[in-house]
Amino acid sequence: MRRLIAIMFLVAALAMLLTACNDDEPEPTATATTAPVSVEGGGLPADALEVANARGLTPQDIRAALKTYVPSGKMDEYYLFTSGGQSGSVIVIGVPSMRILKNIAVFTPESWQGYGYGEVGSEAVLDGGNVDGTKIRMGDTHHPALSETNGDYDGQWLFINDKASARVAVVDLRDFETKQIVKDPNLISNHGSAFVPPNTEYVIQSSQYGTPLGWEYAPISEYKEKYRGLITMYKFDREKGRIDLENSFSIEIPPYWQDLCDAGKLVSDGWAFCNSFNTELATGGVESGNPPFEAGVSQRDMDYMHIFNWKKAAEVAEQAGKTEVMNGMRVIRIPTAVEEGILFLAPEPKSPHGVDVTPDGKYLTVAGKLDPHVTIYSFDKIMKAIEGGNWTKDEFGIPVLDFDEVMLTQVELGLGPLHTQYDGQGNAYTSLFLDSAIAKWSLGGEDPAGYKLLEKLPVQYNVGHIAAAEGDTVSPDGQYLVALNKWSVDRFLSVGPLKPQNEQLLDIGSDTMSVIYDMPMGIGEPHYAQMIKADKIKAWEVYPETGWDPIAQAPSEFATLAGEERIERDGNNVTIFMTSIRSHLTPEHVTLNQGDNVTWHITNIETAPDATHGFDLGGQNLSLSIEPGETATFQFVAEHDGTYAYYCTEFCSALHLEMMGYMFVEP
Ligand code: CUK
Ligand code: CUA
Repeated sequence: MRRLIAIMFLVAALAMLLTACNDDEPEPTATATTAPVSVEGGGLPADALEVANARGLTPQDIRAALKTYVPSGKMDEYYLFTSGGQSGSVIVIGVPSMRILKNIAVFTPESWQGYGYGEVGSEAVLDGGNVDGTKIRMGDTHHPALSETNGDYDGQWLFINDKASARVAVVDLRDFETKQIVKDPNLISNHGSAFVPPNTEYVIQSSQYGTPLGWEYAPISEYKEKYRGLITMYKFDREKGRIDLENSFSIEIPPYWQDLCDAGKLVSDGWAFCNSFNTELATGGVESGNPPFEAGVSQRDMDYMHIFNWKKAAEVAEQAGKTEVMNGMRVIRIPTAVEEGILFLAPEPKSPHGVDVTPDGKYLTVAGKLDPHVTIYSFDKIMKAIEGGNWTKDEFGIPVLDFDEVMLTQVELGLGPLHTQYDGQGNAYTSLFLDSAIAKWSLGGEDPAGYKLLEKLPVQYNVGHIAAAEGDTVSPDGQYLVALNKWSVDRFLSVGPLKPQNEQLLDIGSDTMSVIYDMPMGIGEPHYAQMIKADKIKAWEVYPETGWDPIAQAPSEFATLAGEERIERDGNNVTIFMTSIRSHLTPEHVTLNQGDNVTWHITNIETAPDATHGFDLGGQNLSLSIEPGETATFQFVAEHDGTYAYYCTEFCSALHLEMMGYMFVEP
């Protein structure tokens, strides 16, 4: 009975709260039953309690449900962009509902979007990431980075790395499609990527596993001499919306197995920071009686944070004789980086994973996954230590700053600290992988005593990254935090041995944290995510003009309007100009000769939002998704004679099944 009263009280209180915050919502337009609930008006359904009890819901469950439920027709407050790990994609989710809005194919073909299934534009994007001519159609996406202006997400671009083959991709947030993939010509794996400085002048990437530059062959016995890491600063051309490889450059670094990076902001803008976890230079070989990597890389109590001045490096890269061009990329070698005061190291305990700059840019949190503490560094102290010159050198000649000079304090949080986010109200949140918990702790500014563990909340289970609302900006929102849990174990209906990940939504807007939603992520392994206010994204409803090339983001030279449909033949080169509109494809008959080279353009001449037409042609490895206004192109050689049906793959209208045609290939 007491529980029932508690539930009743809570439902009533929340109902009041809901009406209070919904003042600015548009008036409901449907029937009277859609009016907002109010306690006085008695708008609460009579059976609400009955439902709660029948489903065994606790007051906390009801609160969580009310916090996350987004009614049909209402919109989420935030977009969450999570990487899909080895699915090679980026997954877009609405917060707080945690509804999946879209899977953006990036490094991996995806037939629903018509990405990489014969459409010339997207095939070219994927081919941009080929490695030595090998088509790579797998990607391991880890860290999405939203473009920033003055340290704030601007909602224009999204960058994402592929750890497996050291590539970075650019997604345009006007249409949520991948526009470019670039391959680092000197690295074969990356990890500290993608990160951007406050004005997105560059996209930052650091290596993970040391390899000889250009991944040339060198025996592992020459690890120290020949193997290296790299920081690559990919120049981003906002005007073109592309990474400009010609104006990009790299900085050579030791083969320390760099991990995560973060860019400075405000006071620390111009600098960036990357962790490392194999300063032991372990080379493995367990099968020959050597210590295995996991032990070899964990011997030292301290590893090194790489501290580099990318603004100065960009100037140095422009000067004659200061770089070496390797496979077309300018590389600042270690001695030059040291001489120019670009590169420093600072000790950090012990095999750290994340480094995260505070919103004011003044402090850095390093989480050592084999150390129960987080270590807080002061940027000001780092600058003073650099000026002071009281450093030693590592075995590659790079200055190593004195730990006590740069470290501000350490906070003991628990087991396996990995990644940290901030809420803009002076609090930090760190994921504890081994504890399966989120630690909330306070930032103390210059006062070491102000850094304190406040609260720990269990999550389910093995949490990796966490993402707070606007978490990497100079002014985070707090309010929501998503825990990207690696294991879901007992949280969902079983779907066999491969289980989904668990993205848990936490309410961090109240005094104590609480889990308010469990979202199974069954289409990829999210590593990192970023959460942006929904109103910052200005996505197009339809393409701006009929006959649009979405890769160039400009009118297509192959645009075909109604009445312009035709088939042109020049010897055995045949070009088809087709239109699609509810509910026909024009032309409906295409007659070819066996052996013809066929180029086929289709323009979706619809102007209504959501009026997408797909296209498939039996016998070809083809799938197009042609959005309203888009012109898509595919090419093939008509090798086999026969009669083929082509059709629209998207159920677009009542007469969708009639939206078809025949292709005849005459022997
Ligand atoms: S990583 Cu996966 S949990 Cu690649 Cu940033 Cu930490
Ligand atoms: Cu167009 Cu179905």
